[in-house]
Amino acid sequence: MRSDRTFTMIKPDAVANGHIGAILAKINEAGFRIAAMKYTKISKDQAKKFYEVHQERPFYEDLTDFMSSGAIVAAILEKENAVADFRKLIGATNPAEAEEGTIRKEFAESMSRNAVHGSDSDENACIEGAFHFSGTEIF
Ligand code: DGI
Repeated sequence: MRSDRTFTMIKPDAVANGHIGAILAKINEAGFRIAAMKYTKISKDQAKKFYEVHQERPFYEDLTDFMSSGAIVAAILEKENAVADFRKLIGATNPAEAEEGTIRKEFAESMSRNAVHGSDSDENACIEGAFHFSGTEIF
């Protein structure tokens, strides 16, 4: 994926709590263009693959159970400096440490139910985007 794109998921907690619209509004207001988007659900096996890098961590089972527990919104977002700017917009992993105005500060319930995912590098944005979207689904 190009370096002006990042990948996000609105996680099952935020979807279940009715925050899809408000989160997408914040994403638009921050200047991101939606290049691809789908309302979907991932299986436990897909969640395990997606978070493979955390497989030795104690929270891996809970994390993958949670991420496969309900519907999500997956999207590819476009903006100059997309990966870094989006990480800034979502805020710290732990919402207790997230800055005012960030998506996690406003919508996350806890460290493990933290409302949104944002890729942490151009390389991962590319891998994660390809996990959910084929070339013909990206505009
Ligand atoms: O890129 P992030 O989502 O901010 O954070 P990450 O890639 O380090 O971790 C992926 C997800 O795993 C994170 O959004 C929530 C969960 N996680 C990370 N560290 C912990 C954690 N969950 C729990 N319960 N405890 C942790 O220390």
